[in-house]
Amino acid sequence: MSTSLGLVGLPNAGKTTVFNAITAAGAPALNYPFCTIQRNVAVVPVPEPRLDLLASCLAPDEVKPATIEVIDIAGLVKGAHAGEGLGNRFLDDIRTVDAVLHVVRCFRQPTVVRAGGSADPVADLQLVDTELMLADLEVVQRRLDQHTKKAKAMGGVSSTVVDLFSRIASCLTAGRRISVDELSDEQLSYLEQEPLLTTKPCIVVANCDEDAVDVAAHELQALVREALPRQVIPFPGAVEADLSSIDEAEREEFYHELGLEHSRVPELLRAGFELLGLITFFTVARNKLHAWRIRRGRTALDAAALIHSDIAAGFVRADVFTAHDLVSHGSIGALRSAGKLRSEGREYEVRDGDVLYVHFQ
Ligand SMILES: Nc1nc2c(ncn2[C@@H]2O[C@H](COP(=O)(O)OP(=O)(O)OP(=O)(O)O)[C@@H](O)[C@H]2O)c(=O)[nH]1
Ligand SMILES: [Mg+2]
Repeated sequence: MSTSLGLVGLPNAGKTTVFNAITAAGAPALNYPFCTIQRNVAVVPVPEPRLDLLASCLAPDEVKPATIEVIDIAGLVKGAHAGEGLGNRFLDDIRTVDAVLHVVRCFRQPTVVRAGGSADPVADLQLVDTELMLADLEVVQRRLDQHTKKAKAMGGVSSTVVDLFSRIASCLTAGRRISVDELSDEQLSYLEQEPLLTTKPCIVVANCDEDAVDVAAHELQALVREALPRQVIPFPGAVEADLSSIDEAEREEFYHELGLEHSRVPELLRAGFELLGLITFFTVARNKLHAWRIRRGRTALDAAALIHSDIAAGFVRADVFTAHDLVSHGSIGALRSAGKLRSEGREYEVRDGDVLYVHFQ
């Protein structure tokens, strides 16, 4: 299942700083380009306020949050698609992630070297984007050749795949990413199996100064919307990284002192989680409360398979209620009396916020 987010961007854009803010891993984030060469990897819990609410109703012995993987990748420079700055290796690291958080430098600090970038965040964004598109164009042309030859050998029937790669090649040649709206369901599921760099879901992280969170949000959002339609999340990386090592109870006070309302880390992780097309469901069994991640559109049987293969193999039915209903009724007994507990079969489509108890034999 898709679960990894990759931090991508120019050298010194603040990728490792954002990684440290999210993970509190304390990876080296220093003022020189290519400080990161080997990627940094961490698994982090996804912030989920409903889990705390459920825990207060159910008083479980154990609470386990859902997790996602965050990967900090080395910086890309101009010419990366042709191998510049170890580009090929770093592009391969991007190929392994499921979705991209594109970190763009919006902080001022003049002492931080601008490695290949300008003082213009949109130009920086486009530079990296162009490298990803050029790298994809090479792959797409190669695949197009292979599939065209195959189609010819099979009597000249143009396949869906040939059509897919021709469309992508013409988009990339025109300097734009293909949009999902331009592709058939069959082509989309092919791309899901073999994604390209530019077909991975992507959001922009505007790494900004703490006194410019709103400015960065508005300015970059407006500019990006014109250049490439993409969600922009303003994120004061340096401050968030510094505060990540401070005890949670004391952290709030520091945020207030800095004029920030709260940490932006949960918002960034939630956005990443949604970018991956994931939703959350919960299970309560043997007094353990567990949050799980699953792809939108999956069934109760898929959910059972995540919990344990034996549970899926012996699936009988699932008792289902929503976290929201449990919190408003206060207990499972009250929920049952109110008729809010349903019995569902294996084909039931799991919804975000469902609580499942799977009966199996
Ligand atoms: N003032 C300020 N400095 C930052 C911010 N983010 C990063 N820096 C500084 O910029 C320098 C580079 O940060 P890194 O996080 O190492 O950047 P990177 O994108 O991981 O760089 P490479 O690994 O070289 O590709 C460090 O000196 C950071 O302290 C920020 O939000 N504000
Ligand atoms: Mg780094």
